[in-house]
Amino acid sequence: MIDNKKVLFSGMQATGELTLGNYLGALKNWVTLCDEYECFYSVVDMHSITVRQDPAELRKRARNLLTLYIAAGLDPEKNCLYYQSHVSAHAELAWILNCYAYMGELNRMTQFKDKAAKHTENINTGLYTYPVLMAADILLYQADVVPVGKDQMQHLELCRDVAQRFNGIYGDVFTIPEGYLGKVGAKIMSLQDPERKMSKSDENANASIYLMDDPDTIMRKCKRAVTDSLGCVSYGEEQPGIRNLLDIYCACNGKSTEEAVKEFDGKGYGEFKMAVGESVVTVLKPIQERFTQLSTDKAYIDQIIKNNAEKANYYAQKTLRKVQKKVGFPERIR
Ligand code: ATP
Ligand code: LTN
Repeated sequence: MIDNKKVLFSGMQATGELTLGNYLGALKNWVTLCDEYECFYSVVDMHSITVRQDPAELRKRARNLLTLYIAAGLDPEKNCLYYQSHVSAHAELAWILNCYAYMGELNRMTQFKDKAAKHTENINTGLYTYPVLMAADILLYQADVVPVGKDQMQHLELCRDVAQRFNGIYGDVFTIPEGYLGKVGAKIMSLQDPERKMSKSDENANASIYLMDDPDTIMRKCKRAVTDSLGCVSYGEEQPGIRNLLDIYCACNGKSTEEAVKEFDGKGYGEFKMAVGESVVTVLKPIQERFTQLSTDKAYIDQIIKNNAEKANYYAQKTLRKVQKKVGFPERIR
């Protein structure tokens, strides 16, 4: 608890351009949570280097991501928005937790298997222990809740297991975090293959809508979205493409699935896709405008980066000191 509020932690990698899936599945929900929780949202640049990055590009993307957090509506006075690499306690706690996580556990992680298959030339140990660093992120702030998409639930489970194991040995050191799945937009699928999730690392640019896509591009991608030959707008298992577009439409304008299905009753896919595209444009336009405006204000963003790193460091150090003491590291002489 911080100031009588439960603590919330989440993060995003600065790899690739953010997609509509990242926004509807994560960012949009984050914005609504700051009144209820003390929130920490990290740009997890240390996780990013588990896959080879171009240094200048990574730096630029990390800054853009932090700026996008603000543009999407996260108030930097109320939410702690910071770079993971500015708080060295993440690495220090990750090392300690590495000694409490089992290889058998890490061997089961499906994200590792997927990424190892994708990057056969660079299956590094950081990729393997990625979930342990993620556990450190969460546990450092004694987070009660962690909003993540379904794809991250396995990592969160591991975090809970490691924390419980540690607490079992040393007493109540860590708060055991709970996952928090948003109601709508939990899984936005690819526009080109609705059986796969929309992902920022998809090679097919038509598969994802990017947060910075201009209105024409958004409309074009929606028009080209893969559907089916049934010709009716309904929310059924056999129509994954239409179902995904309905999810997007509803997540953008707050309508219920039933309302949306009724609205397009008897209408063609062409008209429906136009409406989906327009609802996306309406949601993204103010975010894009704010992003452009914020990007010109270097001093303002720098100030946020500095202040929030200090705040994050303060809380992270508190937990780290406690853990170091528990495992038997000698006290510092002041
Ligand atoms: P990558 O393709 O590089 O693995 P990604 O697009 O899957 O990236 P992440 O950085 O892994 O995105 O995820 C950031 C956040 O966005 C996470 O909370 C994740 O659950 C959520 N998220 C990612 N893709 C989707 C999606 N298609 N639908 C809903 N939420 C998503
Ligand atoms: N692995 C997550 C990003 C991430 C994260 C975290 C999410 C790193 N650390 C801590 C929640 C809590 C991802 O790829 N989406």
